Amino acid sequence: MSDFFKGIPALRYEGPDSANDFAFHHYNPDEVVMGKRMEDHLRFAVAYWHSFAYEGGDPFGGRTFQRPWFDGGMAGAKQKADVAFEMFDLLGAPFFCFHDADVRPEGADFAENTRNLEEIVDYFAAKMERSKTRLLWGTANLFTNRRYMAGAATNPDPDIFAFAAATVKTCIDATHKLGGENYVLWGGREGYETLLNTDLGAEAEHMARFLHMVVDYKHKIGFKGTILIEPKPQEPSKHQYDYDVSTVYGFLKRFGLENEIRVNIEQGHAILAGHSFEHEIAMATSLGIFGSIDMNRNDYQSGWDTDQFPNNVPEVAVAYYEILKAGGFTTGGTNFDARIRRQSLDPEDLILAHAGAMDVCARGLKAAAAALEDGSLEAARKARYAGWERAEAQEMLASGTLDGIAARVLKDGINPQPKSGRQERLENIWNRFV
Ligand code: XUL
Ligand code: CO
Repeated sequence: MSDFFKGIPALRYEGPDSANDFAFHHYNPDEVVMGKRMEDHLRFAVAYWHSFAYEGGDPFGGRTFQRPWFDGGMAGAKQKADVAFEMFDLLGAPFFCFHDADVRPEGADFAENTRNLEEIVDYFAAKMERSKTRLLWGTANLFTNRRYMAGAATNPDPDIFAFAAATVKTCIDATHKLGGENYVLWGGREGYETLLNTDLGAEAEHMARFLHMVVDYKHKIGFKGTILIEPKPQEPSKHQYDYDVSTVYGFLKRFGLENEIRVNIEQGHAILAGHSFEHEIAMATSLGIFGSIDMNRNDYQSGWDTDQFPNNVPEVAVAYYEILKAGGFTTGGTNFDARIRRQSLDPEDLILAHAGAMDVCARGLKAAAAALEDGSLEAARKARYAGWERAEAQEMLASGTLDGIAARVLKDGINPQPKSGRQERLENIWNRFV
């Protein structure tokens, strides 16, 4: 044991009346919700980058955190892993997620990066034998190093494409070795800054080839996890190609990848795209490409992707409603792609941020389950579309033609009257549960 979290107890469920800060008040892993344990519904993951690699910087100032592992090379990376697994244990976190750059020291070249990653993966593997925490997903950081400033798969320089492809190979290997359930690709710099120097058509073709190689390699090594793309419209690129769920689906369809790749949807990214989180989730479930979620929230005044921990129950409840309605997670889960504020210097801030967020999500899940089990909302939705069950409506869908329909409208004197969408009534029903 390191002494980083000294004096902080393992968190247990104590119920809503407990005043103990170091306890769960709503997240009760063993409580059964809609026939499944809460832990198995929510599948929480800790994000390595925010909790252990983020230094507390913002655009106006650098590091505020003083972590003993910073600048510590390989020894520091191992100390960081010790602390990470201690935190997973204290929280009872079932999963974690990482980028290569979060966990290993940066090497001078590809060979050194790979050696460093492999050494840490072995270190993780030994720890995971003694821990209940599993890997939700691994990924490659193809955006921080200056070599990626003009993109990775979409870089105009084929050597950078090659470096990125080689790096992704090592990260899929790492994820596979650690039993990861998914592999994520977030194209942070797969986009452009100006059309004056950009060949949009070529970049799309290159990105598609890259993704096909990822899928081929997955099958070649027998990795059974799901490949996920994480949509985001901008930040850091001015225009990012994976704008939102619909855009990603169109891209996958165009290049024949729609049965191989799903999406990891992030709350803050959905908002940046001008959508709501639940819209993106519902779009993905309706397209059959829903995979996993990155749970966080932005600062609604600044409009930036601030990656704060969720603290708004109604907001997460609607998201879980869409997830439960579609049957819940399979390989996916709830990854806290969220970081503590730069003034939150103490180790306990890390623990309490996660504890609070886990409670918020548990409340959201329970509210969503209650609304779904009550059934009023789904009954109202079904009733709204009931006309489509009629034989002539089905026939119109199957074999209708404009002129045939026009003849029927005339013959039967069809003269429909609009019906209320009953939105206020439905909102009132929803608010009984949240
Ligand atoms: C950035 C972001 C990433 C991805 C993984 O906005 O969300 O952390 O989740 O690369
Ligand atoms: Co994310």
